[in-house]
Amino acid sequence: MKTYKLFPAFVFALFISTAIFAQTTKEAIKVNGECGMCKKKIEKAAKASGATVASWSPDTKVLQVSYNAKKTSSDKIQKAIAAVGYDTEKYAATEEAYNNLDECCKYERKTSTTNNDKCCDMEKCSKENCKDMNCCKDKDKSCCQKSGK
Ligand SMILES: [Cu+2]
Repeated sequence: MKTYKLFPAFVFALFISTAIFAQTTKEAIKVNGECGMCKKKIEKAAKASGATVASWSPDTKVLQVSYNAKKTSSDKIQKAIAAVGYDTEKYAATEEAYNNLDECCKYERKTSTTNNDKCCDMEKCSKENCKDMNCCKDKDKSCCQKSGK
């Protein structure tokens, strides 16, 4: 009997939570950077690409963002951040964008564009380390090549 009484309340709660989730997506994204100037640039890029809330910590290197998933996406935000020179967990900044950063902002790059070379120099390179499946085509290795070639 109690279940019947609670059912409308349950449906209502579900409806409300779905509505809230549809509006705002919260996410924590790893973004490389160094100082307060980086913070400003990272947050500005995130907001310009649709984040309603963007807060990056130089200590944790984590960017807390909120955004409307209908208007933007984690990918879009990360691409915008990479475009101003900061590597995110999914997108790496171009060499050019990185070089344009102020000296104080030049963080130590973990994911560099030389990843592919490193991967091919390894004793046994794994597909996970290869960004570009063709990276080993000029080398005597087949592990990273697309199957069939
Ligand atoms: Cu900086």
